[in-house]
This record gives sequence, structure tokens and C-alpha cells, in this order.
Amino acid sequence: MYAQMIRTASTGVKPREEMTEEERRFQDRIDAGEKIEPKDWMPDDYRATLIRQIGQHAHSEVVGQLPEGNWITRAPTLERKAILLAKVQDEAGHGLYLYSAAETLGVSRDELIELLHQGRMKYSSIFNYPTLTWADIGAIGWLVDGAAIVNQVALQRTSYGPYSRAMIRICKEESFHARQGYSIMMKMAFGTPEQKRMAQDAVDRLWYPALMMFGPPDKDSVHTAQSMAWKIKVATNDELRQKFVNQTIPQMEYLGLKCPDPDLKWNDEKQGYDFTEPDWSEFFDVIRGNGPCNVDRMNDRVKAWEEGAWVREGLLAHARKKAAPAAAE
Ligand code: FAQ
Repeated sequence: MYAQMIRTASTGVKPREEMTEEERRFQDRIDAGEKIEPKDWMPDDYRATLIRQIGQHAHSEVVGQLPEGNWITRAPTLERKAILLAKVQDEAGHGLYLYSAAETLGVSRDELIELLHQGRMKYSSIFNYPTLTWADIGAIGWLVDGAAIVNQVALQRTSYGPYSRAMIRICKEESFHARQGYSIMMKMAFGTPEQKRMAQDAVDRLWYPALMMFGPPDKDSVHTAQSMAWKIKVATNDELRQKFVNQTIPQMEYLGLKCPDPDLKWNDEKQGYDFTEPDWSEFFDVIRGNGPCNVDRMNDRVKAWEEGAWVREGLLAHARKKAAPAAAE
């Protein structure tokens, strides 16, 4: 069902005079700040846009477990291992809330996962970069979860009720993730010269990919205008990127680390930093499937899905048996 909607989803904003009576009433509810709930009437494109965004968001949480899961056995202490394990489990839980929110729109989790595995749905560009050292785990918690929080705090106000409520819960857990990342960075940045060098190297490699997480510049963003009109998004890609830079640079200064952007400087007039944009050709290349780890990430996900088939079948058989105990006897 959703696979057909992907092709038909429009990207332009419909002028009010071209809207049907139903569409006008819907837009009025959005403008009045009302939440839209699963059984409410909604335009097909609103539904398709939400399925795309929530589905991609869910996939990002699940694929996002891979770069960190890779370090669970190599965490330097038992305490760090336990903390990282809890964080990676949280990401699975976030995927679950988000797939459930997408299901309220009439798409099944299996269909979304199939589309991901076929390369027809995306997940966040950031997870196509490798985690080479322990400092990368700190930088992911601090920069990647930090960027995710900036985006998700805004999404708590999104117009679709189930997505908004999932975001509220996810944001609470993400705050712990960012703290654990910053705690690793503090240990490294204030540690031996070699640890500090590793921390700087992680920032050097992950700074621009973290900026890319907010999506292309507003002028190249195909979905922002309509998504803002529907309040699916409540801030643009550039607005959120600027907010992230403003809040992160003082944290970087506290750590005594250098931002790999030689032109970064405070702009008094805009009360924010001027910074160099990421290399957008690299971003588009990564989301087309050509990043350093795209192939590995997808192979790992498909393998996990196939090898987990017997668990899903067993759980379904158990659920069926519980639902109809008399028939099963
Ligand atoms: N990566 O027109 P726009 C996390 C695509 S959660 C890949 O601007 P939109 C937690 C976009 O889909 C991280 N693709 O699109 C964690 C579209 O392609 P399409 C995930 C991207 O939707 C931490 C095309 O480019 N968070 O990290 C990206 O209005 C640590 C044009 O772009 C979310 O998903 C990208 N970065 O704005 C887990 C938040 N950016 O679909 C584990 C929810 C853009 O037409 C460890 N999503 N594209 O083929 C959003 O807020 C939005 O979807 C944006 C993109 C802002 C990401």
C-alpha cells in the first residue's frame, strides 16, 4: 500500500483556493494547533509524508545501533559497557515506538522493513560512517544524539499525535545518551595526550556528518515547505542546524577541543555562529548508498532480519495460541 503512495506523494504546497472543503477544514485544524489523531480525516499526502518521515526515523534508530553495538565488547570498563549496552537497547525501543506510530497510519512494520531492505526507504546519513576508536562512541553520544535531540525536541510539537507523544518519551531517554557521550569525551579530552588526540580526531571526522543530519540546506529541501505548512516539521533544516552549532561550540570549548571549521566565528548581530556548510555533494552521495558503510549496514540488517525469522514466527504462534486457547486445545 505505502509503496504506491511513495510515488504519488506530492512535494508542493497546495494553495488554499485549490483545496477541497475537507482539505481546508484539515488545514484550519492544523493552523489552530490541534493534534491530528489516527482516525481523523487527513489528506493522502499528509499520511504519505508522515509514513516516510516516521519510517525513516524508525529505521535510523535501528540501523543506528550498529556503529555503537560494535563497541559493546570493547568498552574500556565494565561500567562503560553496561551504560553503552543500556543506550543501544534504548535505540531499539525508540525504533519500536516509531514503527508503532507509523502503524497507526495504516502501514505495517514488515512493509517498512522490506522497503528499507530494498533500498527504497532511507535512514540517517550519519550511520554510514565508521566508529574507529572508543572516542567515536563519546562523539556519537555527544554530537549525534545531541543533534538528534535538537531535531526531536522540535518534533515534540509535530501535528500528528502519536508521533508527538513518541517524541516526548524518546527525548527523555536521549538526554541520558548525550550525557553519557559527553562524559566519555570529558574523560578523553582531560586524559593523557594520546586520549586527547583520539578525542580531537573523533570530532574532526564526525563534525560535518553531524551537521548533515539536519538534512540539505532549506533551498534544496524538497519537503520542508509542505511539511512546515502541515506542522509535521516545526522548524526548518537550517534553523535546527544553527541551533545545534550554537549550543555545541561552547561545550567543545569547555573540552579544550578545536572545531575542524577554520572559519567558524561568533556573529554578534545574529547571536549565533557563522560556520562552513558541510560538503553537500558528499551528503547526497551517502544517501544514494555510496557512503563508507552503507553496504555493510544493510547487509547486517538483512542478515539480522533473516536470522530472526524463527523468533518472530514463534512469538506470533504463541500470540495466536493465547488469543484462542480453546481452539488450540
Ligand atoms: N539522512 O526535503 P528534505 C538518531 C533525505 S535519530 C538521510 O529536507 P525532510 C538517534 C530526505 O529523506 C536520526 N536522508 O527531507 C540515534 C529526502 O529524501 P526522500 C534520525 C536524509 O524529511 C542516535 C531528501 O533527503 N532522525 O540519530 C537526511 O523534510 C545515536 C530531501 O530532504 C530523524 O529521522 C539525512 N540526514 O527533512 C540513534 C528525525 N536528511 O525521503 C542511534 C526525523 C534528508 O524524499 C544512535 N526526520 N534526507 O527520498 C526529520 O526531521 C526530517 O526527515 C529530516 C529531513 C530533517 C531528517
